[in-house]
Amino acid sequence: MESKDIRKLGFNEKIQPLSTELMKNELSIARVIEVNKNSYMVSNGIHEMIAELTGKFMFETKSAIDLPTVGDWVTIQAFDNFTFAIIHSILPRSTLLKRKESGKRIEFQLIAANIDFGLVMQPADQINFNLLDRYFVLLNESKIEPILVISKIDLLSEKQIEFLMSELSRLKSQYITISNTIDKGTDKLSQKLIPYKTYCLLGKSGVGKTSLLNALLNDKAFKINEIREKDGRGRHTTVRRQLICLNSGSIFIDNPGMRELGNFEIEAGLEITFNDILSHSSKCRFKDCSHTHESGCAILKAVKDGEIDKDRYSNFIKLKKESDFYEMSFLEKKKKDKLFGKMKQNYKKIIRDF
Ligand SMILES: Nc1nc2c(ncn2[C@@H]2O[C@H](COP(=O)(O)OP(=O)(O)OP(=O)(O)O)[C@@H](O)[C@H]2O)c(=O)[nH]1
Ligand SMILES: [Mg+2]
Ligand SMILES: [Zn+2]
Repeated sequence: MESKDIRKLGFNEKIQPLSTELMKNELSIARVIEVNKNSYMVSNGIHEMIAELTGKFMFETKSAIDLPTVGDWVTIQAFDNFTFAIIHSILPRSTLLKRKESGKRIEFQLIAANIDFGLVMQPADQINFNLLDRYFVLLNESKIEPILVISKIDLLSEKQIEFLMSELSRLKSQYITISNTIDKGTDKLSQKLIPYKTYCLLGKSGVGKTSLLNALLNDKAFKINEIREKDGRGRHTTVRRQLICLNSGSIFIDNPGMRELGNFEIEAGLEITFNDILSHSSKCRFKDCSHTHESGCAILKAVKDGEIDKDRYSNFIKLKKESDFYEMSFLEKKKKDKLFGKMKQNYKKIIRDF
C-alpha cells in the first residue's frame, strides 16, 4: 500500500507509524468510511472494501464504544483483490464524538471518530441558541473545534439578516453564513477548509448538511429531498454516516440529522463554551457558588449589570445543572430527582426576578 494514498484520507505518522510489524502480519491500515447494519465500508485511499470484524473482535466487544465508527482508523487484512477486508483492531482515537442514547441505560451512540472540526449547522430562520450551546459544549468537551454555519440565509430579508447578526454577536464565537440555493457563502467556507483535516457535519435534519456537501463537491453526488411544498423547508434524507474526500483535500463526514443530543459529560466543555461567563466566577464570594441565588455572586451581578446576556446565562445554568446531574451516581440521582425539579423552579424564579 502506498502511504501517499492513505494520506489522502487524513492519515499521518502521528496516528501510527506505518510499521513493519503490521506488514509482517499482512495487516494494513484503512479508514472506516461507512457503517452499515452488519458490515462496514473501509478505504485505504485506493480501494473501498466491504469489511467485517474478526470473531475475536466481536467476542471481546463489551460496549458500543469498542466498535468501529465512521472516521476510525483500523488495521485490516484485505482479501479477494481488495474487495473484502477483515477488521482486526481500532487504532487509538484522537477524538470521539458520541451521544447518550435516549432512554434510561447509560449507553453511548458513536457519531464519528478522529474529527478535527465540527461544522454545526443551524437554519437562519430558526436558530436555536440552546441547541447551539449544546453542540458547542459537546464539541469542546471532545476537543473538536466547532465552526458555526448558519444556513438558508436566502430565507431572510436584509433587515432580518441585520437583526440576526446582532443576535449572533452574543455567541462569542465565529460563524459563517451560507445559502445552498443561491450559492452564497460556500466559497468563503471552502477557502477556510484545511486539506487532510476531517470535518463533521452536525445539525438537525433538514438544515442543509448534505446540500452543503454537494455544493462543496460541486456535484449532486448525494441525494437530498425535494423542497416540501407548503413551507419550502424540505425533508430529511441522509440515512447513514459517510466519509467523503473533497477535491481540495479536506475530508467530510455527513450525518443524518439527530433528533436530540442527549445528556453528556460536559464539565470541561462548559468551561470553554462559557468562558465569558465563568471568567467572572473568580470574584464570587463563595468558592462553591452555584451562581443561581448566592449573595456576592459575581456572575449574577454581571447579568444584572447587563454585562452578561440573560439568555446566554439561562443556557449556561441549564447545561450546568444537566452536567452536575449527569455526573451523579444513579442512586444519588433518584434521591435528587425531586430536588432537581425544585432547583429548576428556583432558577426560573430568579430569571423572572431580573
Ligand atoms: N431555502 C434553502 N433551502 C435549502 C438550503 N440548503 C438546503 N435546502 C433545502 O433543505 C432541504 C434539506 O436539505 P438537506 O441537505 O437534505 O438537509 P440535511 O441537513 O442533509 O438533512 P438530513 O440528511 O435529514 O440530516 C432540501 O429540500 C434542500 O433543498 C438553503 O441554503 N436554502
Ligand atoms: Mg443529509
Ligand atoms: Zn457565583
